[in-house]
Amino acid sequence: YKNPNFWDDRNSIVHLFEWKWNDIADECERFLQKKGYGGVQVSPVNENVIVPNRPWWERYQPISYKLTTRSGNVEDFQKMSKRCNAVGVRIYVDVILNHMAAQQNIGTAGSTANPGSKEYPAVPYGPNDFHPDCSINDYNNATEVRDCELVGLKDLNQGTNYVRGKLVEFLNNLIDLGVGGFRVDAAKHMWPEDLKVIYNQVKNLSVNYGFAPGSRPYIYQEVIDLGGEGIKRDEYLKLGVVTEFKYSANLGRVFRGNDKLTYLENWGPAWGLINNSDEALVFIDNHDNQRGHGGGGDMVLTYKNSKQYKMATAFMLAHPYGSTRVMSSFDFKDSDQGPPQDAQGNIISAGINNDDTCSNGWICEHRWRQIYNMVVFKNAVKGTEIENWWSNSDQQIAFSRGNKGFVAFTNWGDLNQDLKTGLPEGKYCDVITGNIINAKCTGKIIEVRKNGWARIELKANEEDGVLAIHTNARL
Ligand code: AAO
Repeated sequence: YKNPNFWDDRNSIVHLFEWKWNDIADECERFLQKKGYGGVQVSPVNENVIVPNRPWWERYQPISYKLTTRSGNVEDFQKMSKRCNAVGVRIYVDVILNHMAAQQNIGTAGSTANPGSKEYPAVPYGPNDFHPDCSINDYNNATEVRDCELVGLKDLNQGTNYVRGKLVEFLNNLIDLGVGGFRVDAAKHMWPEDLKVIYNQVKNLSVNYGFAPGSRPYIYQEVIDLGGEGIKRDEYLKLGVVTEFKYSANLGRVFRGNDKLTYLENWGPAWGLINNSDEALVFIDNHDNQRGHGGGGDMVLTYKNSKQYKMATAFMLAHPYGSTRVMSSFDFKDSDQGPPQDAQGNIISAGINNDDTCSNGWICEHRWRQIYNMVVFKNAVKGTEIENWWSNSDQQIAFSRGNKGFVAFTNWGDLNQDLKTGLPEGKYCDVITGNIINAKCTGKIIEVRKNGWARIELKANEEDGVLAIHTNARL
């Protein structure tokens, strides 16, 4: 469950939060494959209750496992899955196994339910399939966290064969539709032994979508463990990958300037992160903590602090630790606001500008040059380690990835230094400030001398506080 099943020359999952299936299919073909993205995390695919004003979080209130939502129906989903897999981009579904809807209304596939009496006839689930009423107040009490209701959501009892069977059927249906794995929502709120039984009953990935025979789904579990609570991420590491919230919280604090960049020299387990890098799903922000939900606190960086956000993301993609996830957002003013939508509540697609960025209220961080070029960088430096670490003992650092790539950062003051890049002699295009177009670099050019040293300049007042060169962007 710990292999994302990426194609060889790919890395990173991009979360296309609230995108429609048809648009994701287009995005796989026209953009993601070309920049080397490995997969897409899609918003929940199963029917959810319609909440007035259509907040984004209505999708976390399931009322059946019918695959119709504002993102599209099952045919749209299958077409997307075919088209994305065909160009080497995997699909990972955000699955809600913990609970059913709390609010009462019709669902996105037209089903009805009665959360008050715990009846969801379109599954069907009845009162016996749920834990008794109680609410989660004490995160130090593991039993309460797992057997009571998270923000009032009706808490399924995964201890019964019937509920397990329904959840396995749902997951297997998605595997038949070509998915590469799952983000398990609220995994912390379910017993690890129950999840283990469920995961083991799920079938192998579909060979019809290009997965090698015997491939298991990639499973990354949402477990918020910032320390000091009754439930530990280690309980879930036995089962699959775990979302590392300390990564988001700590890196946000550092790049906000509340800690020194020089301390990042031992970034990894020494900072309390999961020991085995492959078992950590890492990210700068997610769809919750970018708007003050979930865990991570107020140090989390988002697109709203773009300079620091791009630096933190570049660091994440330049550093070998973790399986990386890039967030792709829609612009929001208040934390409930749903995606761009018309008067009927249909999601409005992202428009694509000439410079690759998005319009219509979509931020599309994954299309920012400073971000997608670091996904390209990560593929270029595959198999190398950190070398040539340098810092000014304060807010400036630089390092190479073997002899394939080199990055430098300043979070305070001008950087103007002769540094060892580890790269072969030549002229390189800084992929943060530009691209190579018609054999010419549209950004800064860095000259690496015979011995691998180069003059590195990065001024405090530049648009970006990072510089990156690699051997696949040599002039
Ligand atoms: C909505 C309404 C509610 C209403 C409910 C039912 O907003 O008012 O009661 O419907 O009608 C999303 C939204 C919710 C929304 C829900 C359903 O975020 O607002 O509720 O859909 O529509 C916990 C869970 C974690 C969860 C997170 C939001 O552990 O699993 O809360 N994330 C997932 C999804 C999320 C989704 C759901 C789960 C539900 O990603 O989008 O909810 O499907 C501590 C604990 C964490 C806990 C937080 C909650 O965190 O450790 O486990 O997360 O508290 O606040 C510091 C601490 C940190 C602490 C944090 C917050 O950072 O270090 O440990 O503060 O205090």
